[in-house]
Amino acid sequence: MLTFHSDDTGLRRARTELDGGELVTPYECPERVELVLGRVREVGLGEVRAPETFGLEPVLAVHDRGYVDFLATCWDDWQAEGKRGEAIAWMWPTRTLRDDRIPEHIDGRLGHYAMSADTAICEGTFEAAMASKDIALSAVSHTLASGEPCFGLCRPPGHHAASDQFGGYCFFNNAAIAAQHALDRGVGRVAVLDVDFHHGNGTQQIFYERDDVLFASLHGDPRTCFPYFLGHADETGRGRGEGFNVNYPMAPGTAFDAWSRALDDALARIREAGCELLVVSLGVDAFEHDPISAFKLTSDDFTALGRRLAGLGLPTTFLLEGGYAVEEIGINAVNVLTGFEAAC
Ligand code: OKS
Ligand code: ZN
Repeated sequence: MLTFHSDDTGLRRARTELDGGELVTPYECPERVELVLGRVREVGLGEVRAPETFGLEPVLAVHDRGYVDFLATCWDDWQAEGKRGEAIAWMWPTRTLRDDRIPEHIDGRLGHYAMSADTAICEGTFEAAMASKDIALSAVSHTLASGEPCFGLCRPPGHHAASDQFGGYCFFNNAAIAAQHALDRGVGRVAVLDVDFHHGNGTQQIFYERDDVLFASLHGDPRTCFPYFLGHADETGRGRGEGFNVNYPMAPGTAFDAWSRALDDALARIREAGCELLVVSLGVDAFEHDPISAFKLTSDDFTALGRRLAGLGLPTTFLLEGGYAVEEIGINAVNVLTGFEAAC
């Protein structure tokens, strides 16, 4: 299987993440990509290729222009204020305030465009996000052109990024950008299957009122898991999108037997919907030893996941999302890919 990778994903190396009331070194770090790339080479998965550059047009097909401009200029605007730390949102237009005017001050703009305070914007963040979406676009383009599965070693991840909000370590929604690109190239309906431990709130929001993308997500129940405010089972889509959003919230501690029953249901839904392309939001933080997640999948379970995905028989693009247990992230991500290939 072909892998797309770029060293430019390492241009973002944030120093701070608000976690438990402390500023810690972020879990979402450049070493993640190096570990997965190392494993790709170790097992001889296939060629590793640099992405092409696609510019902003496919980004603007799913993201708001003001949001993209904000991401492009945030770090400079923040520094121009003489701030010493990284750019972290600290006030939001919450339920008792107005959100119909975007403030001018960078603190206010951060509050408008941020979903959460975990994700600091630092030097190189925009450039890394650009590389990440180019990896996703290159990977889906390869799948479309060849029919072959392809792996995009995206970083930063994307599935929490909504049309005009960042957070949960995500800036551009790589999977949504790739899915929309496929539609714009003539694919009739795309399935985005999100197997990351966390609900893909951004992908859900982007496609919630549409029937050309089926979004299915297996994740920790938002009653107790990030992102807390989206991802319930009764979120089924709106308008013509009704029935094209499927959430499988599961309790912390869920292991592969129950998890894979939800998976099989999601796969049946994808089959019934007549999807022509599968984009997998491949987070591997459902792993039993992930430091910030609570499911109990083993490394062998990720191989089994790959096998089951192959059973769909669809052209498939895998895009890396979360996964933080540094040592095993490479093994688990690549297990999905080798499991998939072995079953094709
Ligand atoms: C706060 C941690 C917030 C969790 C972010 C989850 C990121 C992720 N310190 N999304 O898939 O893995
Ligand atoms: Zn995650």
